[in-house]
Amino acid sequence: MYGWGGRILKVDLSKSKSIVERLNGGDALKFIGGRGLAVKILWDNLPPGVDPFSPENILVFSVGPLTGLPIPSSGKLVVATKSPLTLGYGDGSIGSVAAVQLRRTGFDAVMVKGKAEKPCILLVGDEGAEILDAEGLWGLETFKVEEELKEEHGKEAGILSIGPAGERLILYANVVSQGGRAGGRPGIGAVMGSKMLKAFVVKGSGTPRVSDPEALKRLGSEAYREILEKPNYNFWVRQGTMATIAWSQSHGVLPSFNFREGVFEGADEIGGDFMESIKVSQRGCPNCNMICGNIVRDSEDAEAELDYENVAMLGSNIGLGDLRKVAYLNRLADGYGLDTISLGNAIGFAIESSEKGVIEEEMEWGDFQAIRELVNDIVEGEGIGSTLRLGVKRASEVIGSESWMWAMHVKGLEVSAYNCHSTPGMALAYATSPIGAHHKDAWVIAWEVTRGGGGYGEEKVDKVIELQRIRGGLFEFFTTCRLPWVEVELSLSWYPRFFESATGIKLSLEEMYVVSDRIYSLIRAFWIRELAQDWSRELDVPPPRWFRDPPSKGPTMNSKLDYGRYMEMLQLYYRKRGWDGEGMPTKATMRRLGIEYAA
Ligand code: PTT
Ligand code: SF4
Repeated sequence: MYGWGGRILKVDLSKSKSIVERLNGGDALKFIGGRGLAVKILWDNLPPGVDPFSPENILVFSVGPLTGLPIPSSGKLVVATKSPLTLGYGDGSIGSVAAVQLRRTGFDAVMVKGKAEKPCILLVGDEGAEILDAEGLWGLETFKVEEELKEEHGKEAGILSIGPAGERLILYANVVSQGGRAGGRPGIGAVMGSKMLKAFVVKGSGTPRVSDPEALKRLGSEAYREILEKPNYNFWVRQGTMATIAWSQSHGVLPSFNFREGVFEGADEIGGDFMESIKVSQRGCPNCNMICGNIVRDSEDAEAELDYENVAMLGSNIGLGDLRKVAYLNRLADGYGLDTISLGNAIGFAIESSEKGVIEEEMEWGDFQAIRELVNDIVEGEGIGSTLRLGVKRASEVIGSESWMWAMHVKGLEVSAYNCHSTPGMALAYATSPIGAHHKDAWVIAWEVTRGGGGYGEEKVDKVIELQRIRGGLFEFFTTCRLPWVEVELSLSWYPRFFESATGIKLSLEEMYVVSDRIYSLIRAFWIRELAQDWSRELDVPPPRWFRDPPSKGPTMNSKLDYGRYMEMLQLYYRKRGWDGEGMPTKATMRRLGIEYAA
């Protein structure tokens, strides 16, 4: 089979054993790779209802048929598991040499279950896995872990590691690579920690077998060239995602003061133009010619990498208008292996709770020293930090009072950096995202604000589904970066051509979207299976603040969502997906998608 390695590596850390299995050809065609393969593996192998921190939970590292090939931005890899933060499906997509190396081993996915007796690393090569001692690495920050592992396994090794946050099972601990690529927001780093798995190290020596290598090479270089000629290319390389700060501010959707406001007085001081004035270099993922990781020197004169989400959540959302200090917090989070988005939410939630007098600790917006200590307290589990490390949903349950009103999450995953008082489409995208409130699957807000925000119509529901099919489907199952398409408008029509030259299989975009729908419905079935009687359509509703608590200034002043109209829009979304009134895929839908076993 061209295009796939055709093998899955199954590792049991409890038994210190691994076996190699053939990839089921039917699964490859139906789920393609990356996220698709990950959810199929979890569905088939995970006993329903397991505790995410039990040895039975499964971690999946997977790539797709386009990963690591000589085509634009193909160095991405999916990490997936049952999330300890949401108790549902959780995944993330990381740009890393590990993606390219995994592809070279000929494994399409590595599935890890069990729990090692002591800290270990998993070393994956062409023949299988070795489980190596990592006691000397336990307790170290991710930067140091990667440095030491590179010394031991060579500069070319792909490495994903966890920091102290993952070891201590902080529910939003993530996985870090290359000192500033991070993924697995819903606590995937904590699941690694629960298995005593400090790092995943991978080195392959093969070349992915593709159907038409010449065509692939030609298409790849044409597409790379097209990217260089795009009008937005130079600006993108200068600012990357950081340009979004000014954009969000101008539309009143920049999360500020725990999503209470949509504009921030200090936006210029944390924006892309200012960032350019202090930028020292840039970094990125493999195989990419539009690298976007902005490196600046932080308030302690160390190098830190900045992206929009990090800066909005650790800047405006906590009232901090000093980019070097924001960069310092970002570096702290990368070293600890803590998701910056959830961290910015947890800090904002704590400051607002302090302001409202529902916790004893005294904290103020933008108080850098206090915030820095708070981050350390979260990692150490001290004081209010021991509650905040549970994520804002559970923290609000512990703190009580009316704090659920300002706990910004969907299904337990904290909201990423778009305030949605005035954008029902983006609110729907957050609410129906397959992992909780993340913008990965449908960043509909850019399209929505150019049409005046506001409405709840069918066109918006269609757009959310279309974006979910492309962003949450196609880019996640091919497992390549979506930003060439999103940011410089590389045409989607390249992807069926890449896929055909890689696999020899002709699939139209429409046929690919059926694969996306299959993956979406299986992820949905996974949530329903795991949450069982706790499942309800209320889980597809965005945070109460957007319905009740309008911003007091800026372009979105006085706007809020309408609950009744939102619920009508949600029902329309369900009908279009072939799900029932509670958001469960119907039997007919599952049959149509060829996954009736999950009905
Ligand atoms: C992603 C989420 C994001 S999304 C950001 S910034 W973004 C935050 N980055 C963090 C970080 O950094 N350090 C940290 N300790 N925590 C962080 N948490 C946050 O994690 C990422 C880029 C970006 S930058 C985006 S939008 C795109 N995401 C893609 C995706 O999801 N899929 C895909 N096929 N292509 C994508 N391209 C872009 O990749 P999660 P990365 Mg990350 C320092 O994965 O779990 O979705 O979390 O992947 O390699 O860092 O690249 O404005
Ligand atoms: Fe990585 Fe940015 Fe390139 Fe995407 S555009 S592959 S996130 S460097």
